[in-house]
Amino acid sequence: MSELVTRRNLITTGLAAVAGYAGLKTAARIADRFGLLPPDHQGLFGVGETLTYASQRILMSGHPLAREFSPSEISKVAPINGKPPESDDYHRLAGGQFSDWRLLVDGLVTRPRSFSMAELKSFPVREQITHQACEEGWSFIAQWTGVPLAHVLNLVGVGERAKWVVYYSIQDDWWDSMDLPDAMHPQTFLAYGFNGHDLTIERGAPVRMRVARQLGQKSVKYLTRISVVDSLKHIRDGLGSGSPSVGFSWYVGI
Ligand SMILES: Nc1nc2c(c(=O)[nH]1)N[C@H]1C(S)=C(S)[C@@H](COP(=O)(O)O)O[C@H]1N2
Ligand SMILES: [Mo]
Repeated sequence: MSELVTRRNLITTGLAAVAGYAGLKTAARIADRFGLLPPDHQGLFGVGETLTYASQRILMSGHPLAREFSPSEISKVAPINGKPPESDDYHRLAGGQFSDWRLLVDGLVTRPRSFSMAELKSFPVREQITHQACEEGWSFIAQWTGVPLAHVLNLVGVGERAKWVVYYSIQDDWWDSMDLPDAMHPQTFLAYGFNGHDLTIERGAPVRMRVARQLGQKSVKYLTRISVVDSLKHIRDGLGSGSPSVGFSWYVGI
């Protein structure tokens, strides 16, 4: 057994053991020491979130790829979750085929700037056929086209203190964040294509986040801004996502 595996076992069984015997608070403290506290840990009551995030980060520390499928496995039916934005701004952008849409990338980056649709499409094009599951109990396999988020982050230059990447939708209540390992992961995309065509309005046009290793809720539609930060504490309610306030976890790895 390699040293790494032994250490992983030690930490995971350690976390589980103290959770069971010596009190949940201690588990949270250990997770904190290893930098494994999710933003929605919320002290004692969020210990479930902490254990899930911490254990996954340890077990998946090689950051493996989510499974990819072949074209014949693409689902015939791909449900939609959520309604398109109702704002005049969005209707205006859509009416102009999104030629006026911009994606702002700011925060702890060397060269903050915004990107047009044409610029994003000029970057190396990647495709992935992956599984997207909704916490509501349905899922589908589809092909996504886009540019890896890592490509855009490397262009703007991520600062040394950077820890999280926050992303916002044109729909105000939809925002989320992920840690740098997920943000730099090769399957984390700024997606503008779905099953061979541009994203439709219902699917999140013009660009959505696509996070292959987490539940669908993390794949925020109608992106408008991406911000690199060192702390999530002072962003909106401090929980790192719109999801915890409506009862869902910040980390929803699969
Ligand atoms: N802006 C925005 N993003 C969103 C949602 C939404 O309602 N608005 N729904 C989320 C949820 S819960 C899921 S499961 C997926 C659904 O993506 P789909 O409609 O392409 O299946 O988008 C996520 N991103
Ligand atoms: Mo979902």
